[in-house]
Amino acid sequence: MQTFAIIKPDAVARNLTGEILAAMENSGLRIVALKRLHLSREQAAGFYAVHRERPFFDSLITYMSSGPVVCVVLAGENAVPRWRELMGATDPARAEPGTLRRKYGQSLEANAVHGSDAAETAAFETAYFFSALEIVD
Ligand code: FUP
Repeated sequence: MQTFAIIKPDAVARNLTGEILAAMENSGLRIVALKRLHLSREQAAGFYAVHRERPFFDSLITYMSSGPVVCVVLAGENAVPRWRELMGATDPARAEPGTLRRKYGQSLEANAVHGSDAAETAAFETAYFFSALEIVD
């Protein structure tokens, strides 16, 4: 199984990319694709299109396009739930101790990392950023 992850602008800006990549690998997940990029507002809006009617959408898009991100495809058994568990709850204040959002998240919006919530979402999100040639499993 594969899942899709983003190291978000707040974490990249604080030089946490290496620590978060290490946490992925230490958990036994494999990094099968990796890319750093600075999203435009349009690209961020396309990625979060499911949230476009939500009140926090505009702020989320501004934040996600505020600086570079690192996009990662992770592979391993049950990769989707395993990466969600490692991330912790959306709101860092509610995330379990030891999770990445608890350790590194600054707010509900600037919560350090993204992870797909289901295999179908992972397929859409991976294809949004990576071509088949860029994924080496
Ligand atoms: P998650 O799947 O944990 O990333 O959470 P959601 O899909 O519910 O939310 C997507 C992103 O929107 C979160 F990472 C943070 C942001 N968000 C807000 O900024 N405000 C909210 O009230 C809810 C989510």
